[in-house]
Amino acid sequence: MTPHSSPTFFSYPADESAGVPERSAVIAGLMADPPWVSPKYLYGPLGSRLFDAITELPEYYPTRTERTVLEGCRDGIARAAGAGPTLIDLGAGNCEKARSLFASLQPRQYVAVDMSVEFLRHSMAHLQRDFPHLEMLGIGVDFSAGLRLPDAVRRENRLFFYPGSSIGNFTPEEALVFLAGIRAQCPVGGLLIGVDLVKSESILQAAYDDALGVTAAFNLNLLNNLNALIGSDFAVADWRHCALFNTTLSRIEMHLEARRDTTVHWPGGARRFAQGARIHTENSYKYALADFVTLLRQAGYRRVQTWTDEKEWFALCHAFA
Ligand code: AVI
Repeated sequence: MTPHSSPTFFSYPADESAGVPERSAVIAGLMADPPWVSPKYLYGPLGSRLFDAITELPEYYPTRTERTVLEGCRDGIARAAGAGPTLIDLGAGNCEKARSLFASLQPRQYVAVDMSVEFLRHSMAHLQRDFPHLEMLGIGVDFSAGLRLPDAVRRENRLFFYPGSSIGNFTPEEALVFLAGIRAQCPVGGLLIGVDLVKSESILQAAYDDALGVTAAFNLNLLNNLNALIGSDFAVADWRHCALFNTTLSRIEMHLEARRDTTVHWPGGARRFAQGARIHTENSYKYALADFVTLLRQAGYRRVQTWTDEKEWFALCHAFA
């Protein structure tokens, strides 16, 4: 087998086919009532690192709980996935979760997809050095509005991997469309997906408002990303992080709250925010497991196998296409 010296990379610019350029869409969100910004702007060179730091926090249970569940069901997943799958890692980030599956899955090809291309390049360079015989492709794309894969991605036995409960950052309606879209891309194969489950409010609250303030920095850094993107003059010091659990909708909401009356300008516009006004920056839905399995079945998956930790805080689901 010929060793691979580096992964092959594909990069797609933000999709503006709907006719609304990214900058105008962001400004429209800021001008809306209530104002909102897509959570994708939490990420970037610093945001991705802050998110990595969040996953190490004692309060942020999802990552380590998912890791425990994954350790316990690796062999079961390998049996379900079959021989030599094409492992397609959605939102790969530092690629560590997928790396932990290589030994049991023995994938024929590893495809890492992430919006933060430079971060992905860096992560995959390390990975390729450690697994020189595994063919790797890196795809830099925002797949939240749909995924297109280049022809270089093997069609045989695709196993989509969407860990971390990122599905919780979509509304249930958007999640259904997204899951059905993935289903359409794997005529043979399936989806291995992590989902965060409903639990006590105090645990949820602490996970999104940690004592060190890392999640606060992650949320506030979105303002720096907006300044770079639309040329606005948000002053981080004028805003505070706010996280709350909306029990009716079963979701954590993150907001940025104005500490004082402030006016934010950008080329061609401005908006005044009164003290206490909030910009909604993220939702993180928490599911009852049975409801999530129903969602997968509605999205067209035939059979679903599930694993959870002993406290039933987090679940991994293998859904057969
Ligand atoms: C990426 N996503 C699943 C995280 C979550 O828990 O919703 C993002 C996050 N936001 C604040 N902390 C972590």
